[in-house]
This record gives sequence, structure tokens and C-alpha cells, in this order.
Amino acid sequence: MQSSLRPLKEQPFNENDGQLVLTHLLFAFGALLLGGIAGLLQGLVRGGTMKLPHGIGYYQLLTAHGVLMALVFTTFFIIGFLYSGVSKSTGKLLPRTLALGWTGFLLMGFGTLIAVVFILLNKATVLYTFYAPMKASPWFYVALALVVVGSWLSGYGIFYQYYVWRKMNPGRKSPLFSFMSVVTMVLWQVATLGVAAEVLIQLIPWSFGWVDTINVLLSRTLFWYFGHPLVYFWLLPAYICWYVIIPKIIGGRIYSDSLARLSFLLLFIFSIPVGFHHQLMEPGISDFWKFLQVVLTLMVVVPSLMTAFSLFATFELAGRTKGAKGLFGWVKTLPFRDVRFFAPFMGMVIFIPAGAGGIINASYQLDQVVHNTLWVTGHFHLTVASSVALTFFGIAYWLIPAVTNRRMTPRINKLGLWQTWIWIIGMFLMSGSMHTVGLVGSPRRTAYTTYGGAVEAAGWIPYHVAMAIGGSILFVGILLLMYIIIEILRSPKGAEIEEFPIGEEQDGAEEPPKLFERWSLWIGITVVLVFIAYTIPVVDIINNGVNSPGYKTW
Ligand code: HAS
Ligand code: CU
Repeated sequence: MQSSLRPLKEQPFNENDGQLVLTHLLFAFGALLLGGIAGLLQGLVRGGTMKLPHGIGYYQLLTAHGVLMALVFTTFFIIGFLYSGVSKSTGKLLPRTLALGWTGFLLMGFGTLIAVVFILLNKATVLYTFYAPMKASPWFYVALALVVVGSWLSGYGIFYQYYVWRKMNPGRKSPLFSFMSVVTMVLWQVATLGVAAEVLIQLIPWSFGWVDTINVLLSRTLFWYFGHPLVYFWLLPAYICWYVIIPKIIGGRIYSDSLARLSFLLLFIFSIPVGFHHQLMEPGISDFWKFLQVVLTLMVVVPSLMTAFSLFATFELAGRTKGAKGLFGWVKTLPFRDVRFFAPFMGMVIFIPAGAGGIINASYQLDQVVHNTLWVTGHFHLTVASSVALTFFGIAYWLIPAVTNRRMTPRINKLGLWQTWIWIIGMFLMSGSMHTVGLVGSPRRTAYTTYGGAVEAAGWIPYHVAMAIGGSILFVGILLLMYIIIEILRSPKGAEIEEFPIGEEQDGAEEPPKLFERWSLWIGITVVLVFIAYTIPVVDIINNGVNSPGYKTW
């Protein structure tokens, strides 16, 4: 299944659309490189192997790493990827869609630049969750607001394109890719209301000194109202690849279009009213409301299990049509030497233990053991930094050639396979150590310390060293990725154009219910659930929350 053997008769990708997509992707990978440098250094510091020069702080690097990786890399990549698929599946982007996409990009890009400058000036060392009462420069929060507003505009572009497509195609179900893009962006609109409220109503007035104190618990609650769906905003585009792209690459069919749509709708509904599972250990929220949100958290696991089922079905059916025998014979028919498949596939495999770790975190009592330890850091390096990141890398290898009308060469394929292996090995070491040492209590968000020679803490050091080694291997993976991207962009635009793989359904598949595209219904259910899960505790937090002045802890 090497790419050199694939015959291609692809139509050229519209040049204007391609430019918008490519600009987003390159910005994302630039952020990944800078965030990777910060990650490498902080890993080495925490492992006790180096000291930072020129007064650079550990927490300053940690902030840069988190903001650039978790917020900037993901958001820019996702918007670029969604626009590419919307263009591919609904036809070339309309002028208004393009205008919204570019305005969104400029606002987000400008916001990112300001935020990074303030982090580098050491005026915003508040980590990527920017918890109050740590107080950054007000311009850092203004910058974040710009990023959010920019991403809203990008979302409106996708909604507009979808709206026009549906008007012009009455009665037809929308293309699966565009439907999923709309769900992802609707989720994002509803989720970002929380962080927008936190930033605009609380953080900006407080950091400019217009008010003296801030309700800390309210700010964290608004943050996590946003922070949990944020992780699904990262995951859903990876799921788009798994549901829509992968079937085509493996020469199979989408197992069920209706099941895919339903799982996206369930992910949307249940991913929002669950933010308290990040605040299980926080005082000031009563057990009942935490418990209710834990139940909803376990509900949001269901559509991921549906996804796992659907993927296994796709793989097995594809294998059987190729003549696979026995219970697991189909595994051998999968194209492991095609990086477009292999990188996302390893993301799926890793998502099995990663998801199991999430269920542990969500289990109220177990969270008492792991909360604020390196276990949680291990959890999110398996989810977002492995399952999602590997999928995004696997997409980039064909998407960058496809939108620039180039070909993914066999050499790129081979380098991509190497890159995937390097990433897996680095992450196995790093995240494995984080999980293990977290279980014996090593805290997260902490610079190098020997805790005055305490015996328990001495036992953590070898794991921290293993984390540093894993982190260094991952950094090599980032450098190789950069090399691959440059190599792709330097390759000539040839007669053959890389395929944009979009899967098709099984023959004779049933139409999805019309209800699936009645957005008022799904948004309505979500709003009702949010009100049930949040109204009483938030009123309580507003009335009884403790107000605090700001602190500069760095
Ligand atoms: Fe999480 C903390 C619970 C999923 C990211 N999570 C975090 C943080 C991040 C994060 C960034 O309840 C830290 C935030 C911070 O800075 O404090 N998480 C969950 C649960 C899930 C979950 C229940 N998390 C994710 C995903 C993330 C992510 C996805 C990013 C993309 N998480 C928590 C909780 C905390 C938390 C608590 C707070 C902890 C604390 O104390 O602070 C679930 O959604 C997971 C469901 C997933 C599955 C797996 C399905 C498997 C599939 C693959 C199939 C494979 C195939 C291939 C087909 C049930 C779909 C196999 C083929 C073969 C041949 C083998
Ligand atoms: Cu969560």
C-alpha cells in the first residue's frame, strides 16, 4: 500500500481555499515547534539535568508550552482541516466563507502573537489554565479574547457554507464531513461562552485594576465549563479522520453514516455539562452536583465506545471483502505501511488506555489519588498529545500535498512512518513514567525539587529522568516532522495530485433521520442540560464564593 502504487486522478484543489488551509496548518506547526522547544527544556529541568539560563523560569516555559501546544497548535490545525474538508465536500468556499476564515485567522494570529510576547516578557506566567488568583498582565487576557473571537468568525464561515449548501440541496442529507464540522464548531461556540465570560467579566476588569478582587471558584467553574468541551473540540476532528477518511484509505466503507452522526450529536450534548469532573477535589461545590456531572461524564464515554465499535466494524468488513479469514484475520489486511493509516491507527490504539485513564479520573474516589499528580499530565499526553496529535500528523502528510496540488511521495511516506514510531516510543517513555510516578504521588505543575531530601521524593527522580529522555525523543520527532513539512513544500507541483480521501457508505445503507439536522433541537437539549447541571451550584458560588486579590507568584 505504498503511495507510489496508488493511481491518482484527483481534481486540483481550489487555489484560494488551499491557501487558507495551508496558512492555518503552517501557523499550527510553527506553534508546535516553539511549544516543543519549551517542552524539551522544561523536561530537562524537571529531570534535574539542566538549569535555565538568563533568568528564564520553569513556569514561564510551562505556560508557553501549554498555550502553544494545547491552545494554538490544536485550534489552528483544526480550523484549517475543517475548512479543507468543507471545501472538498460542499464545493469551493464561497467568498463570504473565505472572508470569515481569513478575518478569523488574522484575529487569532494577532491574539497569539500578543499572548506569546507577554509570556516571553514573563508577565503572564499563569499556565495554560490561567487560574485566578494568579494575575497576568491584562494584555494577556485581551489577547486570549482576540483568539476566541477570531475562532468564532471561523466557525461562522463554516456555518454559512453549510447553510447555503443545504438551501441549494433541499431534502438531501449534508455531506458527513461538513455535518461533523458543524457539530464541532457548534460545540466550540457553546463551550467558549464560559471562557469568554470568565475573561471579559472577571479577568480583564480585575487585571486592569477596575475591581480589587475576583471570585476564584466562579472563575475556575467558568473555565472548566469551557475546559472539558475544549478537549472534545480537539478530539472531534480526529474522529472525523477516523470515521470519514480512514475507511477510504483502507479500501473499505464507512460502517454507518447514521451511527457516526449520532455519536457526534451525543458527544456535543454530553461534553458540556461535565466541567465539575475537573473540580472534584475543590471545596465550595456540593457533592450532589459533582456526582450529577460525574454521571454525565460517564454518559459522554458512550459515543466514544460507539466510535470504537464502528471502527472495528469498518476494519473487519474491509478485511473480509479482501478475503480475510478467521476471527482476527482482517488485522493483517490493514495497510500498516501507509502512514496516512498508520499514524491515526496508532492514535486509536493509544486511545484505548488513554480513555480508560479518563474513566479513572472521572471516578470520584479514584480522582482523590491522582488529582494534581503527574498521572493527569500523563493522561492528557496520551489523549491530546498522542491520539489527537498522531492523527493530525497523519492528516498533514497527505493534506498539505493535496491542498497545494502536490503528491505525497514514497519518501514522505517512509519518513512519516519513522516519525510515528519516534513519537510512540517517546510518548511511551514519557507518559508511562508520568502515570506511574503520579500514582506514587509526584505532583504536576512543579519544577525540580528534592523536597529537602525526603525519601518518598527521592524515589520519584528516576521517573523524572525517564520523562526527560522521553521528552527529548519527542523533540526529535518534532524536528523530523518539520523536516517532512519543508520537504513536502519543496517538492515540485507535478501532474499528479494527492488524493483527498473521503469515505463512502456501505451499499444500501439507510438514510439518517431528518431529526439529526434539526439544530434547534440539539442545541436546546444541551442548553437544558447545562441549566440543570450548573444553575444551582453557580448561584451558590456567586453568593458564597470567596473573593481574592491577585497574586504574582513568579
Ligand atoms: Fe480527560 C483531565 C476524564 C478524554 C484531555 N483530560 C484531562 C486534562 C486534559 C484532558 C487536557 O474526569 C487535564 C486538564 C488540566 O490541565 O487539568 N477524559 C476523561 C474522560 C474521558 C477523557 C472520562 N481527556 C479526554 C480526551 C482528551 C482529554 C479525549 C483530549 C483530547 N480527564 C478526565 C478527568 C480529568 C481529565 C476526570 C480531571 C482529572 C483531575 O483530577 O484533574 C473520556 O472521554 C474517554 C473516553 C474514551 C474511550 C476510548 C474509546 C476508544 C477508541 C479507540 C478504538 C481503537 C481502535 C483500534 C478501533 C472510552 C475510540 C484498535 C485496533 C486494534 C487492532 C487493537
Ligand atoms: Cu474533562
